[in-house]
Amino acid sequence: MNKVKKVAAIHDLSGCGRVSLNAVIPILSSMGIQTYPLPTAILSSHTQYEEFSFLDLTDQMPLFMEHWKKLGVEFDGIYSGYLGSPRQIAIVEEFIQTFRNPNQLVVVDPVLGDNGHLYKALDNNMVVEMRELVKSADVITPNLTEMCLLLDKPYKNFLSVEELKEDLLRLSEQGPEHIIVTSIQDKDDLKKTFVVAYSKKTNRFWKVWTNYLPAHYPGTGDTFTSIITGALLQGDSLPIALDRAVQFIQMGMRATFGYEYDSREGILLERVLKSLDAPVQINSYELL
Ligand code: PXL
Repeated sequence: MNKVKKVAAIHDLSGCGRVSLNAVIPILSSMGIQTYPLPTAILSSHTQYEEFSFLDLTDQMPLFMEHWKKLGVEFDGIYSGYLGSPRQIAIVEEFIQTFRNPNQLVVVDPVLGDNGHLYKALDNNMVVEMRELVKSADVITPNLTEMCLLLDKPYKNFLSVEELKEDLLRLSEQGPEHIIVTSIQDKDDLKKTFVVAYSKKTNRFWKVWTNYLPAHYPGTGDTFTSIITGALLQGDSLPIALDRAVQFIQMGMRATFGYEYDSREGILLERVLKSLDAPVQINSYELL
């Protein structure tokens, strides 16, 4: 048994901006979990800057896997995020098959797009492959755009509760135990967004509200899913994990929003990281 839980984190490392491994490692460490980074690429910054250097590490990934296999490493969690090519998705699938064990949490954040659009570096082949990868996961955390891409349905800003429930169920039929969909706007109150989730074992739907701030901070998706991963590995229930992740993002955004600041750097993570040690402040989750 691992003295400290171990998570293989399959993400890129971007120097500038708090995204991917730059968010995953500090968050999981703060939650008492060890990270084994499997870097997919090294960039000078994330791709929302106009220019950046980029070193692809696809060929290194099987070598990391071989070495860890030889060492006999056992992972309590496997967590993948932004992937750059169908080949990288295939490597992640192989990684999961190789290191899978029954008491493990496999989290796939199917990073594909936002606001109804695919990210500019990705194409439809990635969507097709991602639909396969999510079948191997226990937890998936698409935003609304990614949920529509995974289900091959046209993007809509607003969905009724019935439609959302149906979509969550369809995703869960593909395999994952927990489905979490983020970045959903409330048609009746544009100052609010919410997160919904479905848990197969309990057959329950959950919803957590968050106040909308007119700012975009790259990396909040990675921060959100890192906290979900850490919380579930600490033994939290799904709705408590949702509460912790939503509250942390809100706190991080509020700590950042008051400053004149280059938002491309992401939320001021270091200012709020210690709050991950504190118990959940307010239970705001609702049954849907
Ligand atoms: O998930 C955010 C992210 C991760 N990695 C890279 C990115 C971004 C967002 O822009 O560019 C390289």
